[in-house]
Order: sequence, then structure tokens, then C-alpha cells
Amino acid sequence: MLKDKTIFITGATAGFGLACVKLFAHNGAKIIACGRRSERLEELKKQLPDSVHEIKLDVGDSVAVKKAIAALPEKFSKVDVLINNAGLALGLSAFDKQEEKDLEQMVKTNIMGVINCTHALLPGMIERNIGHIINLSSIAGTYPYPGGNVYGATKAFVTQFSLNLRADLLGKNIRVTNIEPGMAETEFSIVRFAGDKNKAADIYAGMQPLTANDIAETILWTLCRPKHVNINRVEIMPTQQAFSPFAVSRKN
Ligand code: NDP
Ligand code: 8X3
Repeated sequence: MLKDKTIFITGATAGFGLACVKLFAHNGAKIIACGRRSERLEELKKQLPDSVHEIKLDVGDSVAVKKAIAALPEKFSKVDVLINNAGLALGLSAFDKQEEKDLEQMVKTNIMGVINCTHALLPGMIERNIGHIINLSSIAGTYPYPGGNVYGATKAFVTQFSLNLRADLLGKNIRVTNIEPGMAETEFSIVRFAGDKNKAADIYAGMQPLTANDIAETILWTLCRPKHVNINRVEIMPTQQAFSPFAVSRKN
């Protein structure tokens, strides 16, 4: 289904990104897999030697992003699809209790990472008049929750950036899709709780969360729509997750 497509995936060492690498390679794509953990990237390359070009990359580093993209080998140099997936939440405390370095890291990765990769790859797509940008936002970018403060705001940026890109790209053969998942069991909560696996497991206790593969299959579906069809946004939740009434603080 993806034969002859070259797909640049950030955050390819775990979760949604890793599931995308495997599913898309299986469907015939060439993949540029990015992440900071080089041992995992090497393992991917070993598993999929013909399909994967791996790059150790921090997406928040704009110089490194430009350098890596300029140095792509010929076979992987014409990127058709960018999947801005790398991202993280750090902490679930009220804003005043959050660590400053964690707030900076979320902004750098979730916002600047998306800007850096898009800015570096979009000109090539415009020149070749073909492309598809898939951004990983979240339901946290639309619906507030306690402790979501900066993480949710970074995802609101991603959602609005996706829509604004669509406006800029009208008349060009470049599609933009914003993916907005709810609870999905990946390494996301382990990262959020600084490696505390028990705390992470509690988030998904007694319910069936989305899987990384649910998201990879959703992205594959958006990629495989006919060229004249742009899926603007996909909001996707576990059946066992829904909305609550507004919270109210009452006097006793
Ligand atoms: P994981 O923690 O499983 O994977 C995150 C990936 O991002 C890893 O490959 C990690 O690789 C990479 N990453 C993190 N920081 C950087 C960085 N600075 N530079 C490059 N790569 C980086 O999480 P998910 O797969 O669940 O999350 C993927 C995306 O989906 C994120 O943007 C997240 O916000 C979003 N999302 C997740 C949901 C969930 O419930 N799981 C729901 C909604 C959205 P490495 O550490 O090797 O750099
Ligand atoms: C991740 C989903 O609800 O934990 O973006 O914020 S949630």
C-alpha cells in the first residue's frame, strides 16, 4: 500500500512511532526512523535492514534536525510523509508544582520539535508538489484536565498548527492530518511518571486502553485515502474513556 513512499518518523524508538515503523515497512515503505536512544534504533535497523535508515536525533535541536535532513542518503532523500510523533508529558502536578526543566523539555520537544522537522522537510515537499504531514496531538489539546497544564497546551499548539498549515498549503498537493488520541498504553505514562512503572500501570488499570497499533493503523488509513481526500483531524479514544461534567468548588 505504501510502495515507493519515503516516510520520516520522529519518536520511532517506542510506542506509536515504533508501531508505525513496523506497519509501514510491512506495507512497502522506506522509513527514516528518528529518536534519541541509539541502541533501539540499531535494533530496528537490524530487524528491517532494507527499509530503515536510522538517525539519532533530538527533535528539539533545530541545528541537528537541519543537519540530519541535509545528510539523508539519496535512497531516503525524497520524503513523502512526515510523521511528527516524538513527544512527551512530564509530571501530572498542578502547574505551580511542576519542575521548570520539565516544562521547558515539553515545550522544546512537543512544539519546537514539530516546528523544526516541518520547517526542514516542507520545502522539499513543496518543490516536488507532493506530501503528507501527520501530527500527533492529543485529546489533551482540546479537553482540559487537572495536571494537563503545559502538556495539554503544547498539544493545543499542535492541533492549531495542523489546521493553519492546511490553510497555508491550499493549492499545493500536500495533505495535513492531526491525530488526537486519548489513553493509549505505551511508554508515555512511564515517562510521565519518571520511570515509575507501577504508577503508570495504575492509569490503565481495569480498562482497555488504545494500543500503539490502533494508532498506527489509523495513520495508515489516513495515508491511504485517495489523493483528493484530506482527513483534517481524527479524535480517537478507548471505548472505556469518555467525558465528565464540569467540576465545581462548593462552600460547605
Ligand atoms: P512513548 O513514550 O512510547 O514514545 C515517545 C517517543 O518519542 C519515543 O520514541 C522517544 O524516543 C521520542 N522522543 C521523546 N523526546 C524526543 C526528542 N526530544 N527527540 C526525539 N525523539 C523524542 O509515547 P507515545 O508513543 O505514546 O507518544 C507518541 C506521541 O503521541 C507523543 O507526541 C504523545 O504526546 C502523543 N500521545 C500519546 C498518547 C498516549 O496516551 N500514549 C495519547 C495522545 C497523544 P527517545 O526517548 O528514544 O528519544
Ligand atoms: C495523552 C493522553 O489523556 O493522558 O496525550 O493526556 S492524556
